[in-house]
Amino acid sequence: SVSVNKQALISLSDKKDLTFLGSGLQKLGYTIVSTGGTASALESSGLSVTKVEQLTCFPEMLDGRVKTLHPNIHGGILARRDLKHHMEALNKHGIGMFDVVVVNLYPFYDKVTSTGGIEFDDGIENIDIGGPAMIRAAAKNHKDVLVVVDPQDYPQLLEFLGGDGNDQHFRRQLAWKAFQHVASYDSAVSEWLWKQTAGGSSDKFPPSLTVPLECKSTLRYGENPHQHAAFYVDKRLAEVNTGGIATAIQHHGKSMSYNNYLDADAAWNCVSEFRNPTCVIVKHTNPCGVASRDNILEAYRLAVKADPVSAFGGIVAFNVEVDEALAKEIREFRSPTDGETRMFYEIVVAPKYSEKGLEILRGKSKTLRILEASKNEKGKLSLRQVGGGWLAQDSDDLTPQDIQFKVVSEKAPQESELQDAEFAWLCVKHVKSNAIVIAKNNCMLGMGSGQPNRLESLRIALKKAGDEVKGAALASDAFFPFAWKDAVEEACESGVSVIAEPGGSIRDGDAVDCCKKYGVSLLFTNVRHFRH
Ligand code: 93A
Repeated sequence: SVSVNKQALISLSDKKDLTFLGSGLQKLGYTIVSTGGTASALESSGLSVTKVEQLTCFPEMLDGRVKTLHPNIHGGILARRDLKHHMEALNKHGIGMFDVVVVNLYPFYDKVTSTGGIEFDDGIENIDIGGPAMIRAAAKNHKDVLVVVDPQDYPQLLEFLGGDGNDQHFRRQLAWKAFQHVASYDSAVSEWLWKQTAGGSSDKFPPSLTVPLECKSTLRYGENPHQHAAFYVDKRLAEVNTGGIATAIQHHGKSMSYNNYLDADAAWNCVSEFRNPTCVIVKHTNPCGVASRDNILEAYRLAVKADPVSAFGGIVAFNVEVDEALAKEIREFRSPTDGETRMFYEIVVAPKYSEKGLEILRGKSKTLRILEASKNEKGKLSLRQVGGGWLAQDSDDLTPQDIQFKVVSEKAPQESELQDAEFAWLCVKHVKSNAIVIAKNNCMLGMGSGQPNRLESLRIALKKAGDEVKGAALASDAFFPFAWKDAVEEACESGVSVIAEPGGSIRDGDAVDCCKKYGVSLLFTNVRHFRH
Protein backbone atom coordinates (compact mmCIF):
# COMPACT_ATOMS: atom_id res chain seq x y z
CA SER A 1 0.00 0.00 0.00
CA VAL A 2 2.89 2.33 -0.70
CA SER A 3 1.82 5.39 -2.63
CA VAL A 4 4.28 7.48 -4.59
CA ASN A 5 3.51 11.09 -3.83
CA LYS A 6 3.34 11.07 -0.08
CA GLN A 7 5.42 13.79 1.52
CA ALA A 8 6.54 14.35 5.10
CA LEU A 9 7.90 17.65 6.33
CA ILE A 10 10.42 17.33 9.15
CA SER A 11 12.05 20.26 10.97
CA LEU A 12 13.49 19.46 14.37
CA SER A 13 15.60 21.20 16.96
CA ASP A 14 15.57 18.15 19.21
CA LYS A 15 16.80 15.47 16.81
CA LYS A 16 16.21 12.59 19.20
CA ASP A 17 15.06 9.45 17.35
CA LEU A 18 15.26 11.28 14.00
CA THR A 19 16.87 8.31 12.25
CA PHE A 20 14.14 6.01 13.53
CA LEU A 21 11.50 8.40 12.22
CA GLY A 22 13.22 9.11 8.90
CA SER A 23 13.90 5.51 8.01
CA GLY A 24 10.41 4.49 9.09
CA LEU A 25 8.86 7.11 6.84
CA GLN A 26 11.12 6.23 3.95
CA LYS A 27 10.22 2.55 4.24
CA LEU A 28 6.57 3.57 4.01
CA GLY A 29 7.33 5.40 0.77
CA TYR A 30 7.34 8.97 2.02
CA THR A 31 9.48 11.66 0.45
CA ILE A 32 11.11 13.61 3.24
CA VAL A 33 11.40 17.38 3.07
CA SER A 34 13.56 19.07 5.70
CA THR A 35 15.21 22.27 6.87
CA GLY A 36 19.02 22.58 6.83
CA GLY A 37 20.16 20.98 10.07
CA THR A 38 17.52 18.28 10.00
CA ALA A 39 18.33 17.45 6.37
CA SER A 40 22.05 17.12 7.16
CA ALA A 41 21.32 14.85 10.11
CA LEU A 42 19.08 12.62 7.97
CA GLU A 43 21.64 12.49 5.16
CA SER A 44 24.40 11.54 7.52
CA SER A 45 22.35 8.54 8.58
CA GLY A 46 22.09 7.55 4.93
CA LEU A 47 18.58 8.74 4.15
CA SER A 48 17.64 10.79 1.11
CA VAL A 49 16.08 14.18 1.75
CA THR A 50 14.67 17.04 -0.26
CA LYS A 51 15.77 20.38 1.17
CA VAL A 52 13.09 22.95 1.86
CA GLU A 53 15.09 25.36 -0.29
CA GLN A 54 14.47 23.15 -3.32
CA LEU A 55 10.73 23.59 -2.85
CA THR A 56 10.77 27.29 -2.01
CA CYS A 57 13.41 28.16 -4.60
CA PHE A 58 14.69 30.49 -1.92
CA PRO A 59 17.77 30.04 0.25
CA GLU A 60 17.22 29.88 3.98
CA MET A 61 17.74 33.54 4.73
CA LEU A 62 18.16 36.20 7.42
CA ASP A 63 20.25 33.85 9.57
CA GLY A 64 17.56 31.21 9.39
CA ARG A 65 14.75 33.53 10.46
CA VAL A 66 13.04 32.75 7.17
CA LYS A 67 13.34 29.10 6.19
CA THR A 68 9.92 27.61 5.82
CA LEU A 69 7.71 30.71 5.71
CA HIS A 70 6.70 30.27 2.09
CA PRO A 71 3.51 29.44 0.15
CA ASN A 72 5.14 26.33 -1.31
CA ILE A 73 5.40 25.00 2.24
CA HIS A 74 2.29 26.42 3.86
CA GLY A 75 0.12 25.87 0.79
CA GLY A 76 1.11 22.21 0.88
CA ILE A 77 0.08 21.96 4.52
CA LEU A 78 -3.08 24.05 4.55
CA ALA A 79 -4.85 23.12 1.31
CA ARG A 80 -8.16 21.33 1.79
CA ARG A 81 -8.20 18.05 -0.03
CA ASP A 82 -12.00 18.10 -0.26
CA LEU A 83 -12.18 21.43 -2.13
CA LYS A 84 -11.68 21.37 -5.88
CA HIS A 85 -10.46 24.96 -6.10
CA HIS A 86 -7.83 24.33 -3.41
CA MET A 87 -6.47 21.41 -5.39
CA GLU A 88 -6.56 23.46 -8.59
CA ALA A 89 -4.61 26.25 -6.91
CA LEU A 90 -1.89 23.84 -5.80
CA ASN A 91 -1.66 22.40 -9.30
CA LYS A 92 -1.49 25.81 -10.87
CA HIS A 93 1.47 26.81 -8.69
CA GLY A 94 3.14 23.42 -8.72
CA ILE A 95 2.83 22.91 -4.96
CA GLY A 96 2.95 19.40 -3.52
CA MET A 97 0.94 18.39 -0.45
CA PHE A 98 2.27 17.32 2.94
CA ASP A 99 0.59 14.44 4.70
CA VAL A 100 2.81 14.47 7.76
CA VAL A 101 4.44 17.40 9.57
CA VAL A 102 6.95 16.67 12.34
CA VAL A 103 8.31 19.75 14.10
CA ASN A 104 9.73 20.65 17.48
CA LEU A 105 10.79 24.13 18.42
CA TYR A 106 13.92 26.02 19.37
CA PRO A 107 14.47 25.10 23.04
CA PHE A 108 13.48 28.53 24.28
CA TYR A 109 12.65 27.68 27.90
CA ASP A 110 15.83 25.65 28.40
CA LYS A 111 17.88 28.48 26.93
CA VAL A 112 16.42 31.29 29.04
CA THR A 113 16.52 29.26 32.25
CA SER A 114 20.00 27.81 31.67
CA THR A 115 22.49 28.48 34.44
CA GLY A 116 24.13 31.83 33.98
CA GLY A 117 21.09 33.04 32.06
CA ILE A 118 21.07 34.39 28.55
CA GLU A 119 21.57 37.77 26.91
CA PHE A 120 18.38 39.52 25.88
CA ASP A 121 19.29 39.43 22.17
CA ASP A 122 20.11 35.75 22.42
CA GLY A 123 16.72 35.12 24.00
CA ILE A 124 15.04 36.93 21.12
CA GLU A 125 16.90 34.84 18.52
CA ASN A 126 15.64 31.72 20.24
CA ILE A 127 12.03 32.60 19.59
CA ASP A 128 10.88 30.17 16.91
CA ILE A 129 8.50 31.66 14.34
CA GLY A 130 8.52 29.30 11.40
CA GLY A 131 8.16 26.18 13.53
CA PRO A 132 4.97 27.21 15.33
CA ALA A 133 3.54 28.40 12.00
CA MET A 134 3.98 24.92 10.50
CA ILE A 135 2.65 23.22 13.62
CA ARG A 136 -0.43 25.43 13.74
CA ALA A 137 -1.08 25.04 10.02
CA ALA A 138 -0.82 21.26 10.20
CA ALA A 139 -2.94 21.10 13.37
CA LYS A 140 -5.61 23.21 11.72
CA ASN A 141 -5.66 20.84 8.76
CA HIS A 142 -5.31 17.73 10.92
CA LYS A 143 -8.14 16.04 9.07
CA ASP A 144 -5.60 15.36 6.32
CA VAL A 145 -2.25 16.26 7.88
CA LEU A 146 -0.73 14.38 10.79
CA VAL A 147 1.17 16.70 13.10
CA VAL A 148 3.74 15.38 15.55
CA VAL A 149 5.63 17.47 18.13
CA ASP A 150 6.84 14.79 20.52
CA PRO A 151 9.44 12.08 19.72
CA GLN A 152 7.46 9.75 21.96
CA ASP A 153 4.73 9.73 19.33
CA TYR A 154 6.98 8.51 16.47
CA PRO A 155 6.29 4.79 16.92
CA GLN A 156 2.54 5.32 17.02
CA LEU A 157 2.74 7.61 13.99
CA LEU A 158 4.59 4.99 11.94
CA GLU A 159 2.19 2.29 13.04
CA PHE A 160 -0.73 4.48 12.10
CA LEU A 161 0.71 5.30 8.68
CA GLY A 162 1.29 1.63 8.06
CA GLY A 163 -2.43 1.02 8.57
CA ASP A 164 -5.33 2.67 6.77
CA GLY A 165 -4.70 6.10 8.36
CA ASN A 166 -8.35 6.97 8.70
CA ASP A 167 -8.69 7.27 12.45
CA GLN A 168 -9.85 10.84 13.02
CA HIS A 169 -9.56 10.40 16.76
CA PHE A 170 -5.79 9.92 16.56
CA ARG A 171 -5.45 12.88 14.22
CA ARG A 172 -7.42 15.11 16.58
CA GLN A 173 -5.38 13.97 19.53
CA LEU A 174 -2.19 14.94 17.74
CA ALA A 175 -3.67 18.32 16.79
CA TRP A 176 -4.64 18.96 20.38
CA LYS A 177 -1.15 18.10 21.52
CA ALA A 178 0.31 20.36 18.84
CA PHE A 179 -1.66 23.40 19.98
CA GLN A 180 -0.71 22.61 23.58
CA HIS A 181 2.94 22.54 22.52
CA VAL A 182 2.69 25.92 20.81
CA ALA A 183 0.63 27.49 23.60
CA SER A 184 3.16 26.34 26.18
CA TYR A 185 5.95 27.70 24.02
CA ASP A 186 4.32 31.09 23.60
CA SER A 187 3.59 31.32 27.31
CA ALA A 188 7.26 30.70 28.09
CA VAL A 189 8.19 33.49 25.70
CA SER A 190 5.63 35.89 27.12
CA GLU A 191 6.66 35.10 30.69
CA TRP A 192 10.32 35.68 29.88
CA LEU A 193 9.51 38.97 28.13
CA TRP A 194 7.40 40.00 31.09
CA LYS A 195 10.34 39.48 33.40
CA GLN A 196 12.56 41.56 31.13
CA THR A 197 10.02 44.38 31.12
CA ALA A 198 9.53 44.22 34.87
CA GLY A 199 13.16 45.16 35.35
CA GLY A 200 15.06 41.94 34.97
CA SER A 201 14.08 40.59 38.37
CA SER A 202 12.50 37.19 38.38
CA ASP A 203 10.59 37.83 41.59
CA LYS A 204 8.79 40.97 40.46
CA PHE A 205 5.13 41.08 41.22
CA PRO A 206 2.64 40.85 39.70
CA PRO A 207 4.01 37.79 37.94
CA SER A 208 2.97 36.96 34.42
CA LEU A 209 0.48 34.16 34.75
CA THR A 210 0.93 32.19 31.59
CA VAL A 211 1.76 28.88 33.20
CA PRO A 212 1.71 26.24 30.46
CA LEU A 213 -0.30 23.44 31.93
CA GLU A 214 -0.61 19.98 30.55
CA CYS A 215 -3.27 17.60 31.69
CA LYS A 216 -1.35 14.65 33.11
CA SER A 217 -4.34 12.57 34.00
CA THR A 218 -8.02 12.67 34.67
CA LEU A 219 -8.75 11.64 38.22
CA ARG A 220 -11.43 9.23 39.32
CA TYR A 221 -13.07 12.11 41.14
CA GLY A 222 -12.28 15.29 43.03
CA GLU A 223 -12.39 15.92 46.75
CA ASN A 224 -15.64 13.94 46.74
CA PRO A 225 -17.03 11.29 44.39
CA HIS A 226 -19.62 13.64 42.87
CA GLN A 227 -16.91 16.07 41.67
CA HIS A 228 -15.10 15.58 38.34
CA ALA A 229 -11.37 16.24 38.48
CA ALA A 230 -8.10 16.20 36.57
CA PHE A 231 -4.43 16.73 37.32
CA TYR A 232 -2.27 19.26 35.47
CA VAL A 233 1.47 19.71 35.51
CA ASP A 234 3.48 22.78 34.67
CA LYS A 235 5.02 21.49 31.45
CA ARG A 236 8.24 23.39 31.80
CA LEU A 237 8.92 22.05 35.28
CA ALA A 238 8.09 18.56 34.13
CA GLU A 239 10.77 18.88 31.46
CA VAL A 240 13.50 19.83 33.93
CA ASN A 241 12.04 17.62 36.67
CA THR A 242 12.14 20.04 39.58
CA GLY A 243 8.45 20.04 40.05
CA GLY A 244 8.14 18.48 43.49
CA ILE A 245 5.13 16.23 43.84
CA ALA A 246 3.73 17.02 40.39
CA THR A 247 6.64 15.31 38.67
CA ALA A 248 7.04 12.48 41.17
CA ILE A 249 7.49 9.01 39.73
CA GLN A 250 4.92 6.51 40.94
CA HIS A 251 6.52 3.09 41.32
CA HIS A 252 3.54 1.17 42.58
CA GLY A 253 -0.03 1.25 43.79
CA LYS A 254 -3.47 2.55 42.97
CA SER A 255 -3.65 5.68 40.88
CA MET A 256 -3.32 8.95 42.77
CA SER A 257 -6.53 10.65 43.80
CA TYR A 258 -7.22 14.36 44.13
CA ASN A 259 -6.82 14.25 47.91
CA ASN A 260 -3.73 12.04 47.56
CA TYR A 261 -2.01 14.80 45.57
CA LEU A 262 -2.85 17.42 48.19
CA ASP A 263 -1.68 15.24 51.06
CA ALA A 264 1.45 13.98 49.33
CA ASP A 265 2.35 17.57 48.48
CA ALA A 266 1.92 18.66 52.10
CA ALA A 267 4.01 15.72 53.37
CA TRP A 268 6.76 16.21 50.80
CA ASN A 269 6.94 19.98 51.38
CA CYS A 270 7.22 19.47 55.12
CA VAL A 271 9.81 16.68 55.09
CA SER A 272 11.93 18.53 52.52
CA GLU A 273 12.49 21.30 55.07
CA PHE A 274 14.56 19.14 57.39
CA ARG A 275 18.30 18.61 57.10
CA ASN A 276 18.64 15.58 59.35
CA PRO A 277 17.02 12.24 58.47
CA THR A 278 13.32 12.89 59.06
CA CYS A 279 9.96 11.20 58.81
CA VAL A 280 6.75 13.20 58.42
CA ILE A 281 3.28 11.70 58.57
CA VAL A 282 0.43 13.73 57.12
CA LYS A 283 -3.30 13.34 57.41
CA HIS A 284 -5.66 15.65 55.53
CA THR A 285 -2.77 17.99 54.63
CA ASN A 286 -1.61 18.42 58.25
CA PRO A 287 1.53 16.83 59.66
CA CYS A 288 0.42 14.74 62.63
CA GLY A 289 3.80 13.12 63.29
CA VAL A 290 7.28 14.51 62.68
CA ALA A 291 10.59 13.19 63.97
CA SER A 292 14.27 13.65 63.10
CA ARG A 293 16.87 11.08 64.17
CA ASP A 294 20.22 9.89 62.89
CA ASN A 295 18.55 6.51 62.74
CA ILE A 296 15.63 6.85 60.32
CA LEU A 297 13.90 3.74 61.70
CA GLU A 298 13.69 5.44 65.04
CA ALA A 299 12.44 8.64 63.43
CA TYR A 300 9.72 6.66 61.68
CA ARG A 301 8.55 4.95 64.89
CA LEU A 302 8.47 8.24 66.77
CA ALA A 303 6.51 9.96 63.99
CA VAL A 304 3.87 7.23 64.16
CA LYS A 305 3.83 7.33 67.94
CA ALA A 306 3.08 11.07 67.97
CA ASP A 307 -0.48 10.29 66.90
CA PRO A 308 -1.00 6.66 65.85
CA VAL A 309 -4.73 7.07 65.32
CA SER A 310 -4.27 9.89 62.80
CA ALA A 311 -1.22 8.24 61.21
CA PHE A 312 -3.34 5.22 60.27
CA GLY A 313 -4.31 5.72 56.63
CA GLY A 314 -2.00 8.69 56.32
CA ILE A 315 0.90 9.65 54.07
CA VAL A 316 4.45 8.85 55.19
CA ALA A 317 7.27 10.95 53.82
CA PHE A 318 11.03 10.64 54.24
CA ASN A 319 13.85 12.93 53.21
CA VAL A 320 16.27 10.00 52.88
CA GLU A 321 16.39 6.81 50.87
CA VAL A 322 14.00 4.03 51.80
CA ASP A 323 16.28 1.02 52.08
CA GLU A 324 15.55 -2.59 52.96
CA ALA A 325 15.52 -2.05 56.73
CA LEU A 326 13.23 0.97 56.55
CA ALA A 327 10.87 -0.73 54.11
CA LYS A 328 10.61 -3.72 56.44
CA GLU A 329 9.85 -1.43 59.34
CA ILE A 330 7.12 0.31 57.33
CA ARG A 331 5.70 -3.08 56.38
CA GLU A 332 5.80 -4.61 59.83
CA PHE A 333 5.35 -1.82 62.33
CA ARG A 334 2.28 -2.34 64.45
CA SER A 335 0.03 0.42 65.66
CA PRO A 336 1.12 1.58 69.12
CA THR A 337 -2.58 1.91 70.02
CA ASP A 338 -3.18 -1.86 70.20
CA GLY A 339 0.27 -3.27 69.47
CA GLU A 340 -1.35 -5.62 66.95
CA THR A 341 -2.74 -3.98 63.83
CA ARG A 342 -0.11 -3.36 61.16
CA MET A 343 0.01 0.29 60.17
CA PHE A 344 -1.75 1.09 56.91
CA TYR A 345 -0.83 4.00 54.65
CA GLU A 346 -2.13 5.57 51.48
CA ILE A 347 1.24 6.77 50.20
CA VAL A 348 4.96 6.59 50.89
CA VAL A 349 7.03 9.49 49.46
CA ALA A 350 10.81 9.59 49.40
CA PRO A 351 13.62 10.99 47.26
CA LYS A 352 15.00 7.50 46.60
CA TYR A 353 14.39 3.78 47.09
CA SER A 354 16.88 0.96 47.14
CA GLU A 355 15.89 -1.93 44.90
CA LYS A 356 15.24 -4.16 47.86
CA GLY A 357 13.35 -1.41 49.70
CA LEU A 358 11.07 -0.93 46.72
CA GLU A 359 10.44 -4.65 46.41
CA ILE A 360 9.47 -4.95 50.06
CA LEU A 361 7.09 -1.98 49.93
CA ARG A 362 5.49 -3.36 46.78
CA GLY A 363 4.76 -6.47 48.77
CA LYS A 364 3.09 -4.55 51.59
CA SER A 365 -0.13 -3.99 49.67
CA LYS A 366 -1.41 -3.75 46.12
CA THR A 367 -2.79 -0.31 46.71
CA LEU A 368 0.08 1.46 48.52
CA ARG A 369 1.21 4.32 46.29
CA ILE A 370 5.00 4.58 46.23
CA LEU A 371 6.26 7.96 45.06
CA GLU A 372 9.77 9.07 44.26
CA ALA A 373 9.76 12.86 44.37
CA SER A 374 12.30 15.43 43.31
CA LYS A 375 13.33 18.36 45.45
CA ASN A 376 11.08 21.39 45.59
CA GLU A 377 12.98 24.39 44.41
CA LYS A 378 12.74 27.60 46.37
CA GLY A 379 11.27 30.74 44.89
CA LYS A 380 8.30 29.08 43.26
CA LEU A 381 5.08 30.88 42.71
CA SER A 382 2.13 29.70 44.74
CA LEU A 383 -1.31 29.98 43.16
CA ARG A 384 -4.70 29.56 44.80
CA GLN A 385 -8.07 29.89 43.23
CA VAL A 386 -10.91 32.01 44.53
CA GLY A 387 -14.30 32.51 42.86
CA GLY A 388 -13.54 34.07 39.49
CA GLY A 389 -9.85 34.66 40.09
CA TRP A 390 -6.47 33.56 41.33
CA LEU A 391 -4.23 34.64 44.17
CA ALA A 392 -0.51 34.60 43.54
CA GLN A 393 2.27 34.80 46.09
CA ASP A 394 5.86 33.70 46.62
CA SER A 395 5.99 30.35 48.32
CA ASP A 396 6.80 30.55 52.05
CA ASP A 397 10.50 29.68 51.87
CA LEU A 398 11.69 31.00 55.25
CA THR A 399 13.44 28.45 57.46
CA PRO A 400 14.55 28.81 61.11
CA GLN A 401 18.01 29.64 59.77
CA ASP A 402 16.55 32.80 58.24
CA ILE A 403 14.80 33.75 61.46
CA GLN A 404 16.07 35.41 64.65
CA PHE A 405 14.61 33.79 67.75
CA LYS A 406 14.68 36.79 70.05
CA VAL A 407 14.52 36.07 73.77
CA VAL A 408 11.97 38.47 75.29
CA SER A 409 11.42 36.70 78.60
CA GLU A 410 13.37 37.08 81.83
CA LYS A 411 14.40 33.44 81.61
CA ALA A 412 16.72 32.58 78.73
CA PRO A 413 16.23 29.17 77.10
CA GLN A 414 18.91 26.50 77.31
CA GLU A 415 20.54 25.39 74.08
CA SER A 416 18.40 22.24 73.92
CA GLU A 417 15.23 24.25 74.52
CA LEU A 418 16.17 26.61 71.73
CA GLN A 419 16.66 23.62 69.43
CA ASP A 420 13.27 22.25 70.40
CA ALA A 421 11.70 25.63 69.69
CA GLU A 422 13.29 25.72 66.23
CA PHE A 423 12.09 22.21 65.49
CA ALA A 424 8.56 23.10 66.63
CA TRP A 425 8.76 26.22 64.50
CA LEU A 426 9.65 24.24 61.38
CA CYS A 427 6.67 21.96 62.04
CA VAL A 428 4.16 24.70 62.79
CA LYS A 429 4.84 26.33 59.44
CA HIS A 430 3.25 23.30 57.78
CA VAL A 431 0.18 23.07 59.99
CA LYS A 432 -3.05 24.81 58.97
CA SER A 433 -3.87 27.92 60.97
CA ASN A 434 -4.55 28.36 63.77
CA ALA A 435 -1.54 26.16 64.35
CA ILE A 436 0.09 25.05 67.58
CA VAL A 437 2.89 22.49 67.76
CA ILE A 438 4.50 20.98 70.83
CA ALA A 439 7.88 19.31 70.33
CA LYS A 440 10.87 18.02 72.23
CA ASN A 441 14.11 16.33 71.30
CA ASN A 442 13.48 16.61 67.53
CA CYS A 443 10.08 15.03 67.78
CA MET A 444 6.57 16.41 67.46
CA LEU A 445 4.53 15.48 70.52
CA GLY A 446 1.25 17.15 69.68
CA MET A 447 -0.37 19.57 67.27
CA GLY A 448 -3.61 21.47 66.96
CA SER A 449 -4.69 22.74 63.55
CA GLY A 450 -7.37 24.58 61.67
CA GLN A 451 -9.34 25.81 64.67
CA PRO A 452 -10.85 29.28 64.28
CA ASN A 453 -9.77 29.88 67.86
CA ARG A 454 -6.09 29.64 68.83
CA LEU A 455 -6.94 28.51 72.35
CA GLU A 456 -8.75 25.45 70.96
CA SER A 457 -5.76 24.53 68.78
CA LEU A 458 -3.59 24.84 71.88
CA ARG A 459 -5.85 22.58 73.92
CA ILE A 460 -5.88 19.94 71.18
CA ALA A 461 -2.08 20.03 70.97
CA LEU A 462 -1.72 19.78 74.75
CA LYS A 463 -4.11 16.87 74.90
CA LYS A 464 -2.18 14.97 72.24
CA ALA A 465 1.15 15.66 73.94
CA GLY A 466 -0.22 14.41 77.26
CA ASP A 467 2.32 14.13 80.07
CA GLU A 468 5.22 14.52 77.66
CA VAL A 469 4.47 18.23 77.41
CA LYS A 470 6.56 18.87 80.53
CA GLY A 471 9.72 20.69 79.51
CA ALA A 472 8.75 20.73 75.82
CA ALA A 473 8.74 23.65 73.36
CA LEU A 474 5.56 25.16 71.98
CA ALA A 475 5.30 27.06 68.70
CA SER A 476 2.40 29.17 67.49
CA ASP A 477 2.10 30.20 63.81
CA ALA A 478 0.79 33.66 64.77
CA PHE A 479 0.83 35.82 67.87
CA PHE A 480 -1.35 35.22 70.94
CA PRO A 481 -3.96 37.97 71.19
CA PHE A 482 -4.48 37.19 74.88
CA ALA A 483 -2.19 35.82 77.55
CA TRP A 484 -3.75 35.75 81.02
CA LYS A 485 -6.48 33.17 81.51
CA ASP A 486 -5.92 32.36 77.86
CA ALA A 487 -3.54 30.47 75.60
CA VAL A 488 -0.23 31.69 77.01
CA GLU A 489 -1.24 30.98 80.60
CA GLU A 490 -2.69 27.56 79.75
CA ALA A 491 0.53 26.70 77.94
CA CYS A 492 2.61 27.82 80.92
CA GLU A 493 0.43 25.88 83.35
CA SER A 494 0.79 22.74 81.26
CA GLY A 495 4.54 22.75 81.91
CA VAL A 496 6.11 23.78 78.58
CA SER A 497 9.54 25.31 79.10
CA VAL A 498 9.71 27.56 76.04
CA ILE A 499 7.22 29.26 73.74
CA ALA A 500 8.03 30.55 70.26
CA GLU A 501 5.62 32.94 68.57
CA PRO A 502 5.87 35.87 66.15
CA GLY A 503 5.02 38.58 68.71
CA GLY A 504 3.37 41.79 67.60
CA SER A 505 0.18 41.72 69.68
CA ILE A 506 -0.81 44.81 71.63
CA ARG A 507 -0.80 42.45 74.63
CA ASP A 508 2.77 41.19 74.07
CA GLY A 509 3.56 42.66 77.50
CA ASP A 510 1.02 40.33 79.10
CA ALA A 511 2.64 37.33 77.41
CA VAL A 512 6.07 38.41 78.74
CA ASP A 513 4.67 38.90 82.29
CA CYS A 514 2.82 35.61 82.20
CA CYS A 515 5.96 33.69 81.14
CA LYS A 516 7.84 35.45 83.93
CA LYS A 517 5.31 34.28 86.50
CA TYR A 518 5.66 30.65 85.39
CA GLY A 519 9.40 30.72 84.67
CA VAL A 520 8.92 29.95 80.98
CA SER A 521 11.15 31.24 78.17
CA LEU A 522 9.50 33.31 75.46
CA LEU A 523 10.93 33.78 71.98
CA PHE A 524 9.67 36.24 69.38
CA THR A 525 10.39 35.31 65.78
CA ASN A 526 9.01 38.44 64.14
CA VAL A 527 7.85 36.10 61.38
CA ARG A 528 4.43 34.59 60.96
CA HIS A 529 3.57 31.35 59.19
CA PHE A 530 -0.15 31.52 58.47
CA ARG A 531 -1.38 28.66 56.33
CA HIS A 532 -4.97 29.17 55.26
O1 93A B 1 13.83 31.00 12.52
S1 93A B 1 12.55 30.40 12.31
O2 93A B 1 11.53 30.94 13.13
N1 93A B 1 12.08 30.55 10.78
C1 93A B 1 11.66 29.55 10.01
O3 93A B 1 11.20 29.81 8.89
C2 93A B 1 11.74 28.19 10.49
N2 93A B 1 11.40 27.02 9.93
C3 93A B 1 11.70 26.03 10.81
N3 93A B 1 12.71 28.82 12.63
C4 93A B 1 12.26 27.89 11.78
N4 93A B 1 12.24 26.54 11.93
C5 93A B 1 12.77 25.81 13.10
O4 93A B 1 14.05 25.34 12.80
C6 93A B 1 12.00 24.59 13.49
O5 93A B 1 10.95 24.87 14.39
C7 93A B 1 13.05 23.70 14.13
O6 93A B 1 13.06 23.84 15.53
C8 93A B 1 14.37 24.18 13.58
C9 93A B 1 15.03 23.16 12.75
O7 93A B 1 16.11 23.68 12.06
P1 93A B 1 17.24 22.76 11.41
O8 93A B 1 16.55 21.69 10.66
O9 93A B 1 18.03 23.67 10.53
O10 93A B 1 18.07 22.22 12.55
